[in-house]
Amino acid sequence: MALHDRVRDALSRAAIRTHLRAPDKRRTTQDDLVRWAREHLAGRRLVIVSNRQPYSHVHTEAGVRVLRNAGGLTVALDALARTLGGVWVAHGSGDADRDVSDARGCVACPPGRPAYTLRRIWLGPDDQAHYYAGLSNSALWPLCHIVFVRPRFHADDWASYEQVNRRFADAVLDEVGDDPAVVFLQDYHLARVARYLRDSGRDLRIAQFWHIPWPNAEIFRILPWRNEVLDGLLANDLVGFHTRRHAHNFLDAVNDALEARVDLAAGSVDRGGHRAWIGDFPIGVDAEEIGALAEMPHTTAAERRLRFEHGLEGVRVGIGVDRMDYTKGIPERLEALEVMLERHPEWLGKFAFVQIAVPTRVEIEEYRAVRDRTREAAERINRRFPRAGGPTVVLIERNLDFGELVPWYRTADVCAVTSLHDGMNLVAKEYVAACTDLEGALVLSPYTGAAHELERAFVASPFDRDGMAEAYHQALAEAPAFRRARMEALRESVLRRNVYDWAIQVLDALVGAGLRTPLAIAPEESGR
Ligand code: ADQ
Repeated sequence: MALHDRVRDALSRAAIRTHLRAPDKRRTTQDDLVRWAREHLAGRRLVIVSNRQPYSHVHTEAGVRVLRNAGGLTVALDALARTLGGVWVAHGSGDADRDVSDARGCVACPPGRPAYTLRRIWLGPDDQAHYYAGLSNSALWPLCHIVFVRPRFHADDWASYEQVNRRFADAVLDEVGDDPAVVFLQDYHLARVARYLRDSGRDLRIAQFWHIPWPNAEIFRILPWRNEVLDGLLANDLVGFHTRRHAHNFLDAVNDALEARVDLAAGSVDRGGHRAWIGDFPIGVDAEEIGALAEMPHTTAAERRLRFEHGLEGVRVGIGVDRMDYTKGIPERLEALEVMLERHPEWLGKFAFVQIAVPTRVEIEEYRAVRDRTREAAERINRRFPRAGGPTVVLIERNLDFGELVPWYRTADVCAVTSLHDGMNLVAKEYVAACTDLEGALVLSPYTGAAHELERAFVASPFDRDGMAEAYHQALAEAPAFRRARMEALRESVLRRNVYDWAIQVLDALVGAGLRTPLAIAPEESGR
């Protein structure tokens, strides 16, 4: 890029940053993201890559149905892809996906209003066992979450992981051809993809967001393929984490394992003639939209129905919403509730807790174990502390539509987010976004990324049952005026940093990385 173009680009990005920070500014919206993308990504195709796809096709009795994956992340990236008409490469996991995709695995998305291409990668049972359940979820996931589940390392899993990563990269290269493109990789399933893309020599700007924590260097060191994972990630122009600590842990791990020039203060790594920038970009939710949904008449009607069906009228309600994952501290949360009911009998019969847990990764033993512990804890509490209107702990083990989830958020007087370790935790932010009436309280683990931002929550450790029991009691017993003031402060934080800010900031840092990186880094500075 010519110097005057680089300067003009830098000035306009600086203007956007100032605009985003202005205290009286309205909230960043989807339109702002769209405008940003039009201005700064012009001429480059956008390619999003994730293990999970934004839409699945499934067979039902009524024919093929499309399911939209409603996580906060896919909603934002879907908006970006819809606007720019790029390509999204992901694993086709729906049982009707092949029937509706062409020979290359492509289908126009969103279904019915085509704007971009979803290119599906097909994974067989062996890939699922080794790449997904094995290396991704039995090695990297427990390694990165320090929750005392021992990671399992198998050479077969690693071989499959590399092979599947190469297939993701090949699909990207096939899609972009010789066009310049921006590639936005998601998460720990795809740590090698950037390396294959970089080595292709194509004109690509590549960013990767690591949605889970990054462990400290001593823990990371036990990974037999640590150099390969780091090498893959450093082939990106930008690697993003939710918190500064995780970004620092990553830089430490590079320092520990590789010969590279690491600048901790600037957040850069020079290696093999390439510079990667490392930063922290806390993700948010579409707080305005969740708030609007929370105030819809059908949400209020659904809330009334739920109270009636579960015998919750006149009862204070707690809620937990998670994938049934051992990192989320679900049994720990219920055990702390049990202690609260022992210590504060004034809540007996006047308090119920609803745990909504989606079954996940059930092929892995530790996931079945956490499900069993959760069920046992719920049954024990219900035996020990019966309630006239219904069970004291209501356990709902299924995936809810977001529209079904919001009435639960509205019903809850307190939401418990008790992860043993978590990258961010979007449930904490969704709950706060839904509390437009300020009637709610958040009990939050300090080991979540969200705890760095949501300081007015009742912060309590899931490793300290007594402390967490007290936090529940305080959250329920706090005087209404204080409770509302707390929730107002929490809401301000969630509204201020929403998912559109996040997307703009990550992509803006990616585009800006080119400006901050010397055109060629002297190879002798960079050893590889
Ligand atoms: P997750 O570990 O999946 O995400 P989280 O951030 O809490 O954790 O997001 C869970 C999402 O799933 C939320 O949007 C929630 O509404 C939804 N969900 C959970 N249970 C549900 C249910 N029973 N029915 C329907 N929806 C349900 C990973 C990292 C996190 C990081 C995110 C995003 O582990 O640390 O915050 O990515 O970067």
